[in-house]
Amino acid sequence: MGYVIYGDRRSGSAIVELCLAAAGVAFEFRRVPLEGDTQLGEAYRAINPMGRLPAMLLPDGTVVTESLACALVVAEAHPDAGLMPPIFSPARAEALRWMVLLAAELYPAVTRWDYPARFADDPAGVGARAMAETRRIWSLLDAALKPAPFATGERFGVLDAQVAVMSRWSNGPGAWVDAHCPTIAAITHAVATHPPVAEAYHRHFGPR
Ligand SMILES: N[C@@H](CCC(=O)N[C@@H](CS)C(=O)NCC(=O)O)C(=O)O
Repeated sequence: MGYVIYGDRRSGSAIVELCLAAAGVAFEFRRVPLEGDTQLGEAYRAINPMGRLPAMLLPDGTVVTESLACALVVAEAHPDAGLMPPIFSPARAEALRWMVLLAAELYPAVTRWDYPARFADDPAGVGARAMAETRRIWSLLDAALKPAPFATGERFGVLDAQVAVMSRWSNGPGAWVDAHCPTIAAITHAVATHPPVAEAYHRHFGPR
C-alpha cells in the first residue's frame, strides 16, 4: 500500500498533494465531498474524528490528520525533495513561523468564514470579521516575505504549498488577495507554474 489522501477539490488536501507531487510520490486519492458534509459522517469520522479534510494514510497504515502535520511528515519522509529549509537555518525558522501562523490562525479564520453559523447566532457578523482577519494575516505575510521566487528561496516547500492553496480560499470577492498582496500572488504564480506541482495545483484551482 502507498500513500492515501482523503480530500476534495480546492480543500486542504491540496496542500499535501502539492508536497507529494514535489517529492514525486504517487498516492491514492479518496474523495470526501464537502458538499453535503460527507466529512461529518460516521464513515469519515472513523478516520478523522474531527470531521475535517485532509487525512492521510502512510504506507504502513498510520493515520495522519492536520494539513501541516501531513505536509511535514511528507517532508521528513522525502528529504531529497527539499520541502523544508535545512535544519537550524534562518530560512527554516522563518518558514516554521509562517507555516504555523497559517495553520493555527488563518485556517480557523477560514473555517469561521465558511461555517459562521457554528460560531454565533449572528453568522453574518462572524463571517465578516473572519474575512477581515484573513486579510490582516495575508497583508502582514505579504509585507514579510521576499520571494525568490518561492517563499524562503529557490526551492518549492511546504510554506509555498500553504500560501498557494490558502490564498485561493481567501481571495474572495474581487480577488482581494491577488489585488492587494502582490508577494502572495507572485508566490502562488511560482507554484502554479512550477512543473513538478503544476498539474496538482491545476487539478484543484484550474489554469492560472
Ligand atoms: N486544522 C485542520 C483544518 C482542516 C479543515 O478545516 N478542513 C476543511 C476543508 S479545507 C474542512 O474539512 N471543513 C469541513 C468542516 O469544517 O466541516 C487542518 O489543518 O487540517
